[in-house]
Amino acid sequence: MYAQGLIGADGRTDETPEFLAAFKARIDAEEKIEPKDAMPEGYRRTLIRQIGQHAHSEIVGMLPEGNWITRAPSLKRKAALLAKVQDEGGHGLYLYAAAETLGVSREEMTEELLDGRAKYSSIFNYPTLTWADIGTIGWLVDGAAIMNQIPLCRCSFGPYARAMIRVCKEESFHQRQGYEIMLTLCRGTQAQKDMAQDALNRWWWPSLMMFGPHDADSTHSDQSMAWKIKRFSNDELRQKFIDATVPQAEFLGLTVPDPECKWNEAKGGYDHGPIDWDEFWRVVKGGGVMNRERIAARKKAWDDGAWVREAALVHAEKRKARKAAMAAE
Ligand code: BYC
Repeated sequence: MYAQGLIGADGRTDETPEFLAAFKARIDAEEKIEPKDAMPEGYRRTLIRQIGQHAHSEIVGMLPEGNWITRAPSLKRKAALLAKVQDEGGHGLYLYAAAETLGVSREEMTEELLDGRAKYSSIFNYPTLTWADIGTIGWLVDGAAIMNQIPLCRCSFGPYARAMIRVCKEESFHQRQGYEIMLTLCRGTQAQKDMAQDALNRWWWPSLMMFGPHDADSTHSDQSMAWKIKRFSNDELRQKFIDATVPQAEFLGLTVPDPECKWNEAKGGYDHGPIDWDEFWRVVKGGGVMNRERIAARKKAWDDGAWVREAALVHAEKRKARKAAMAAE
């Protein structure tokens, strides 16, 4: 079906210069590409990779916060955290569904996650040690996610763009609940403020790494931006995030753990110190504190759910057979 990269994703259309030019013209005209449209195989594969990894991140991202549901400090906090973690599960489901429209099954995507072929966001390989980590995740991790995902609402692939609209609305609630936890801690006792500062110290750099490698080391950015899957580069989004977040830390009375973080009047943004990319790649490649535990938890959930998937399939088959029998009567 796919001969030497010359046949498009529908398996019929040759990737001739005319076809590629017509596809690019649609992208340039801001038309949405829909699942049944002819598209280059590379475009399809890029979307499956990114949407699949995004879905995995949402699902794996439930684990660090789920760890605190039973220990939330009040009923109000517990209700909000439960709702947030459930929202993340919902985001994973919309995203898996969006990827499935490109001809990949959820089983295949899950297998790729479990055997290490598919990535998920590096941020979820850090442990949640205190309640302040839950505030910091909402504030920084969901804040970074919003910065990255608002432009994805304008992604050229229709199902991904549409899924992102609702996801971003929910992430905005998550960010606010996190910031409000931080505000409460920072207006509390010295011990609470110290806990908030400690969480910021541990989560600041990993949050900056969420945006991906420097532009010079980003393998996919140029092509993804040409296809209008990505609208901004990794460094551009990281800078926007820093510029929005440093004043929020100042309002809390906290200090970001970067002595080189200073306002630069000439560029109209904050300068920042070097990011430890060795740490980033070590964590991405499986060497973070929580990588093994995260994948083990996903594997257990997948294995434990096998009987549900099998039962649902048998039930669907029975219904189909019953319907066929009734139609034949
Ligand atoms: N972690 O060429 P690049 C959430 C990989 S969940 C791990 O720049 P691209 C939330 C990258 O995949 C939010 N790997 O890639 C949930 C590539 O490797 P492969 C998650 C990373 O795709 C629960 C290689 O590095 N958000 O918000 O152009 C609770 C080279 O990178 C990372 C999304 O998934 C990373 N941080 O750009 C709370 C957003 N960064 O695939 C919150 C959608 C890079 O060639 N994704 N890599 O093996 C994107 O926008 C883009 O995929 C990225 C990377 C900006 C992340």
